[in-house]
Amino acid sequence: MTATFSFDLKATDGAARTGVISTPRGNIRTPAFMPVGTAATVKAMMPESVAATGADILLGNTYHLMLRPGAERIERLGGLHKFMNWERPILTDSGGFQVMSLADLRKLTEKGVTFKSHIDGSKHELTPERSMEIQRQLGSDIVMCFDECPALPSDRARIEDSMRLSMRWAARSREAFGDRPGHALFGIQQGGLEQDLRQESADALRGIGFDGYAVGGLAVGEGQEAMFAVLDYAPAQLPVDKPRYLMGVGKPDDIVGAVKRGIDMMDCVLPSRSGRTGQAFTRRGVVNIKNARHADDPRPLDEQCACPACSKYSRAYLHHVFRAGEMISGMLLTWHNLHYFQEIMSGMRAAIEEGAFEEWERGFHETRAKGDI
Ligand code: PRF
Ligand code: ZN
Repeated sequence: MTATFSFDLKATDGAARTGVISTPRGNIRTPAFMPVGTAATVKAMMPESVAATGADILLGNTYHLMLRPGAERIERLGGLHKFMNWERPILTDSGGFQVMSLADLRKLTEKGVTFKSHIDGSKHELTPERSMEIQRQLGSDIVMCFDECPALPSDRARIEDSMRLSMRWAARSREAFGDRPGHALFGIQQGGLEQDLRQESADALRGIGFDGYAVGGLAVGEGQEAMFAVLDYAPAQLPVDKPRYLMGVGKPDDIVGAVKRGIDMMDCVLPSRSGRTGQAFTRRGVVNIKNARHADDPRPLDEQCACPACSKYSRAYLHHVFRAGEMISGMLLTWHNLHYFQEIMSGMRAAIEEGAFEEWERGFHETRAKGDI
């Protein structure tokens, strides 16, 4: 355990990197996948089970927690880690992105954004300063800058104005965050699909100086090809010696393609959300457990998976409990999906360390191409 936040790069293979982020709450092995714990829980999972899947860090949300149960309440109760019984690192998103996708009656100004809660219609304001305060009250280990993320496609003028606003908010976030040893503040690059705007954004963030850098504004409707085209240059625009975090990504092949291009951290609701809707991600591709073909199948979801869903239950059972609407369905499939995503990450970490990322990637795609058994 160290009292400070640091990032040590252990090995690179092409643009892919592996390393360790050290925090006072423990180490984060990179490339890292962060399960999403929006409402102070990774839905359908006990925290110790999330840890057992191999997760070193969770993502929490400013927007949801400020509305319910409230940041002041969580602070009074000893902070988010204690509140949700997760002692390892937590990264919190800053709220702006969620306001834009979830809240009602949003109004954006230079100062910040006002909106109505999607839960009870109450009126709230988020600014860079208030977002930094809430993330401090939560006790977040990795705090994200307050930014704005336009949906794609948007015209260049809108992307440019929005990116520049986000950079002014990044400077205000840095100022409001102050100096908090052991806690990190990450900047967020914006700029849509425009290389020069991404460069301008990266330069602005580097000028301010952050403990890590996120690539924001992707996976918002542009498609994988366009996202990869940006990831062909965006990571290299950011400092080589700091973690790079791709926000809100993605499917297994998105994650592999992002790591190949130099991304160190990612988060996505996909493994947990899909687990609750009967979708399992496996080495051989997506399996819809509600499909009638599983009703009599005594075999596991994936015979090579060591998770509880695969080692103790049949496809027939998983199919039955999903169809019956039993809670264990979401629990088992979420566990499996999170386990599989973490297995992808540990496989990539080992391959990068051995200089065998390309070979690993080929195997990943070949196994998927065979399809479900
Ligand atoms: N900004 C923030 N959170 C985010 C994004 C962003 O651009 C994205 C984009 N995929 C997901 N979550 N603050
Ligand atoms: Zn499994």
